[in-house]
Amino acid sequence: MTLGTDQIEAYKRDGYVCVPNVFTHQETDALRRLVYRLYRKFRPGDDQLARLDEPWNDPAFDEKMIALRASDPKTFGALYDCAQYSVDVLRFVTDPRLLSIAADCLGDEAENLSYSGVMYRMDPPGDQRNALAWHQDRAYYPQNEDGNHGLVLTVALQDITAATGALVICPKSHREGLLAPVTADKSDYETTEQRQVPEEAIDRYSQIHAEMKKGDLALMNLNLFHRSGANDGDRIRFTALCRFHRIMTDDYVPFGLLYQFNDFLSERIWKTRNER
Ligand SMILES: O=C(O)CCC(=O)C(=O)O
Repeated sequence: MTLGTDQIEAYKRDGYVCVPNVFTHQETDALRRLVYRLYRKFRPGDDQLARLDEPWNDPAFDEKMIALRASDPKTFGALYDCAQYSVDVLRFVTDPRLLSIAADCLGDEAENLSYSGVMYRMDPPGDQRNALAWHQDRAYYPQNEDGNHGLVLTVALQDITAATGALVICPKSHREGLLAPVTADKSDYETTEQRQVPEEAIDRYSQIHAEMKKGDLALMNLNLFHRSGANDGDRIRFTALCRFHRIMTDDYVPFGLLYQFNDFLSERIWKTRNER
């Protein structure tokens, strides 16, 4: 799958482009099903939805996940972390169609790209703990000195409207280059670190909501100003994200985070071992 010249021009001009219908519902549902399988791993006794054909798509499953997050955030966090490292997610965000589209936007070949920041986001209604304030992804991902040499993509795993948390974007703001971020401390493992774009810079741009249908893809220049939308709906917003960086440019530096593990699960395993 390749982009038309008008889509590539839109990406260059506005710093982002939305590409409809990249994935079929069957493909996006495979990631939704992963969450249901993990839920059953952590709540094996709860088989109330097992009779349904597609429990992962049912509003009742969202209710269960929302209840889990509220009543047992550590188990929700463990489920969330397991999803992040699933091969299903990695395969999904490095699908040849995505690579080809990302390469078109970056003016390079797919085999010249590296990936980072693979994420499977689950944003429950009214929950802002992992919402990102105005930022540029380049402030988090320094692989290329020039933010124009990388991009972040997000795939909608259900329809996303302004009311259910569509990303808010400042078109053309990528032309500013990387601005010095205003940082806010990460208060704990379950919240997201903020590296914010200064407010006066945001005021120079208009803002739009990048609404998407299930299976649509949005790509953003790493310098583009954007933030999480507020999910005021009643279902979880599921999205799959990844970053791509150009390897063959002179400004590329391989970069990875220090290893991170879910200490709740690891302590639980050690405790069970010691009790034996
Ligand atoms: O999906 C979201 O709410 C924010 C994602 C985002 O802005 C990012 O990961 O850079």
